[in-house]
Amino acid sequence: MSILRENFLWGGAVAAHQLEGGWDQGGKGVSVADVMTVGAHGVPRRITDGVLQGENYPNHEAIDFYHHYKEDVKLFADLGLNCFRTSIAWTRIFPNGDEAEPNEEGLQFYDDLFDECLKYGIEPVITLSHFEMPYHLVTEYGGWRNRKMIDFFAKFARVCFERYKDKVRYWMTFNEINNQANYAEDFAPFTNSGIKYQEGEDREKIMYQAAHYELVASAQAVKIGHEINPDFQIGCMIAMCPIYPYSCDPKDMMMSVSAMQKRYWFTDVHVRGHYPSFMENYLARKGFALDITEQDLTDLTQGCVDYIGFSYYMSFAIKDHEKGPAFDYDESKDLVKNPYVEASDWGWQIDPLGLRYAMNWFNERYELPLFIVENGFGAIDEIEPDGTINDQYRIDYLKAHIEMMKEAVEFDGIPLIGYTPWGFIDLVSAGTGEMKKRYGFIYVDKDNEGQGTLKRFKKKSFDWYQQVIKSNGEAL
Ligand code: P53
Repeated sequence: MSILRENFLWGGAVAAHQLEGGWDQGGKGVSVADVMTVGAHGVPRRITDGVLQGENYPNHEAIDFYHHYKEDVKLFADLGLNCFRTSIAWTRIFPNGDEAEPNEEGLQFYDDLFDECLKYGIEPVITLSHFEMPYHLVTEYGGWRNRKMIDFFAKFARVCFERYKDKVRYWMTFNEINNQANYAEDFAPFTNSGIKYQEGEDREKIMYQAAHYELVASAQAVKIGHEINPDFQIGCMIAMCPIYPYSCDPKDMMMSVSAMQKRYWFTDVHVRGHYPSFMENYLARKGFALDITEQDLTDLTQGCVDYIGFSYYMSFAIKDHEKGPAFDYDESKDLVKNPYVEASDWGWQIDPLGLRYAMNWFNERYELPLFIVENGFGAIDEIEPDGTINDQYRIDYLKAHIEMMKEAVEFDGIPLIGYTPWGFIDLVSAGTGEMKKRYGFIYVDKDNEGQGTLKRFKKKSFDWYQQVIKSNGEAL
């Protein structure tokens, strides 16, 4: 008997812009992902002014799932998935984001994709906004600095909910909405919120304003979704990297508490429908007079999420840096290396027990069902002379995390809906734009320069994960 529930959702997770390609096909508009070049570990992706000649934009073709989805879904079925997490590219539905009518060809693409999944008993799990908002909304409106985004997003959500109400039950609004807690770098503000900062702007204030509009838009979407289909389960999506105190020095502990507040208050608003006291005081202390209306506050109370979707890859650690009594957190500067754990080639600290810790943190605070919608190990895969890929390191990473997830269920009684490892078919890295940072059980022949046959084949981890699913998590 498995410790996991019988209808546990075993899946795999991807995002439209990281695998579909077909960036200018089927009436699709340009998204923020389409103007980001390829980078590397320590080399940020550049954000260009529109699509320029001669640049390498890895998301334009990605792994061309747009044209390969039938053979790919067949492979997903072979793997044994009972759910498939992807996103709906906003720019396929509203190419510019501000049109009156949606693009029928884009809507039809997702009808076809979802039908193809359902044919094999694979349930689609859908993120509405995963780092791929229309670029036009950036150039014309300044992205989520602008309150008008709320209406554009709510309309997009309504169109998707109405169209797919009989095909999709599990939804999420904004992918990793809290990444922008790191507002000092350009990546998260742009991918989360379509924000390009000008010299001298108060980045932090702008981030809080954008996040507020997103939280209101999310709440409106939840309300609309429940009206369209009361069976919908609509969640938030949080990038969970728990921030440990570096030592048992009480000051380190308090710094950790404060850092967790600044990175995860987004969840408080999503789940409870109001701002927590520490955020109200912080915004007031900083003198950030945000545009928050009475109607917004009402909206927030009416669109609380049904579950918490989250990604888990790594944990962080923090020292107090003599920042008391406020202990204000700056994600770009304050984190320190944790000497107790190892890191991936991209510096992501590997910490399976941190997953159990994170699940307990969520459970104690919110008592809502959890859904691990991303977890995985980005690594360089080598093809053996016989053509196989022996990705034991990936199996080791996932096995250790699944064990901890099961302990959280067994010992801590945590209600868990499912588990969808990230990038189970190789795709373009969000952070670096690379192909060589691979997460997949399915290899895709394509390199960082965009060369390759796009042929798909199974790695060793494919057979392993197939057994995991078949045994409902027992055969690890
Ligand atoms: P890549 C940072 C920290 C944690 C998760 O990331 C993150 C990021 C952004 O890089 O993103 C999520 O591809 C995200 C996916 C992304 C995946 O993690 O940078 O939801 O889109 O691909 C892995 O290795």
